[in-house]
Amino acid sequence: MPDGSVVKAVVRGKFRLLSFRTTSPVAVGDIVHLRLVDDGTGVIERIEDRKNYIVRKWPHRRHTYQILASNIDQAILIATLVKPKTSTGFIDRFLIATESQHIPTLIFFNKYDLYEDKEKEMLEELRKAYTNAGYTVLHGSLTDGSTIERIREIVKGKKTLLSGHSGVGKSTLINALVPNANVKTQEVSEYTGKGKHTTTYSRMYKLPEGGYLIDTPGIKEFDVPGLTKRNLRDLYPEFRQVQNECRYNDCLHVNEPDCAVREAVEKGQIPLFRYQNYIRILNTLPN
Ligand SMILES: Nc1nc2c(ncn2[C@@H]2O[C@H](COP(=O)(O)OP(=O)(O)OP(=O)(O)O)[C@@H](O)[C@H]2O)c(=O)[nH]1
Ligand SMILES: [Mg+2]
Ligand SMILES: [Zn+2]
Repeated sequence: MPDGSVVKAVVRGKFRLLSFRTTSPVAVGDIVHLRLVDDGTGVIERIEDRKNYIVRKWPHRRHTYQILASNIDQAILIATLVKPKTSTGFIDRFLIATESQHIPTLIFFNKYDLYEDKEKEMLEELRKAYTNAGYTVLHGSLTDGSTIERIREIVKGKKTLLSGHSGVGKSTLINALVPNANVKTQEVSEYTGKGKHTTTYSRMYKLPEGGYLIDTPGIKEFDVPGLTKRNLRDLYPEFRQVQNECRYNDCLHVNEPDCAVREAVEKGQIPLFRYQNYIRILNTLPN
């Protein structure tokens, strides 16, 4: 409820909101019309159109998606370079998902206290690449108060989606910013270096300063319904800056002659890893 109280509710009626099948008609972040019943529970009678949403493929049923959150003002992707290591392939897939929904995204590299020289070097390379593409990049440790204070300012008054692999610190951040949230957190396995999927469903928390944080389960891979070979290129901000210079205006930047994107990669203006991840994703998509 707007005052922060919680009402148990059921969904009644038919909802046709999206062009693909979803696990549930309502999602965390939805604005709903609720009728209160005498026993104190509620009935959801209408769901307002979503301004945006983030989904994942539902692993238990084909052609079905789970909406992780909707109506988001911004997303924070928590990445770590150790315990666990977040790959750029994962980061880029997430950025494609938020870009396709026009959600401003910040990448926060956490667990800086554990980085050695090698990771610090890599951090600088990644910072350069993602800053150039137009994303905000931040680093720090959630074990450190000054990092928490910086993020508190960033999330104030907004509805922020927190995402990232299992074990990167999403729930730790919620616990730091939301009094009495008491979200369960768990150490990353010493054996595999991976998180244990402590959070298994999305949940929204109200911030004392105004705004909300949405904790989501640690995801292996994001998915963008409707993504094709043709529209992937438009989800790379640094490609958009140069691709109107390609000889063909539908250039996919693979092996077409006079491709401005490939030229920019050769000149080092677009990072090679961003381009390689693009090709990898392109190869998995339908035409
Ligand atoms: N060294 C160090 N450990 C951290 C930092 N931030 C979080 N951790 C630890 O990382 C572990 C995993 O954190 P969680 O908050 O449970 O991770 P999560 O992203 O919610 O994971 P899932 O719920 O499984 O998706 C916990 O043991 C935290 O204490 C940090 O900046 N430095
Ligand atoms: Mg968690
Ligand atoms: Zn091209």
